[in-house]
Amino acid sequence: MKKTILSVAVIFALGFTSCKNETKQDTETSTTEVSNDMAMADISFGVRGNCGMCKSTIEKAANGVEGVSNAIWDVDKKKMEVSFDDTKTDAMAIHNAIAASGYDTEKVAGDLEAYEGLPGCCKYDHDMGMNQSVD
Ligand SMILES: [Cu+2]
Repeated sequence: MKKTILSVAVIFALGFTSCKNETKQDTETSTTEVSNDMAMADISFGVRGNCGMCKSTIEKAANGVEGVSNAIWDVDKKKMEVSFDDTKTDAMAIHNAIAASGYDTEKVAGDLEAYEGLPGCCKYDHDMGMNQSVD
């Protein structure tokens, strides 16, 4: 008789604790919804240039902007793709950095002094189409 009462008590106790655990878990999941994402932005825009040396100059300029995590210039499309943390920088800062290195972007004309300092093969045509779609 005593044994039955004891086991019933144990079952109750177990049931009780497991219920308690469930409620605890519920509150935990609902309170850990704190977003840890960085505000990453991806943009693309046209940039004029000729060759692989242009590519490294343009990409170096873009990567030199604080907050830029990835910058790739496509020589065939004359197109830039940049990922950046938009709490640290913005699109215009990236356009300006590329322009300062001597290259024209869609929004900012390249610095002419820097352009004059580019290697001969890199002196791109200022009328060149940019942000092209190439099949
Ligand atoms: Cu070049």
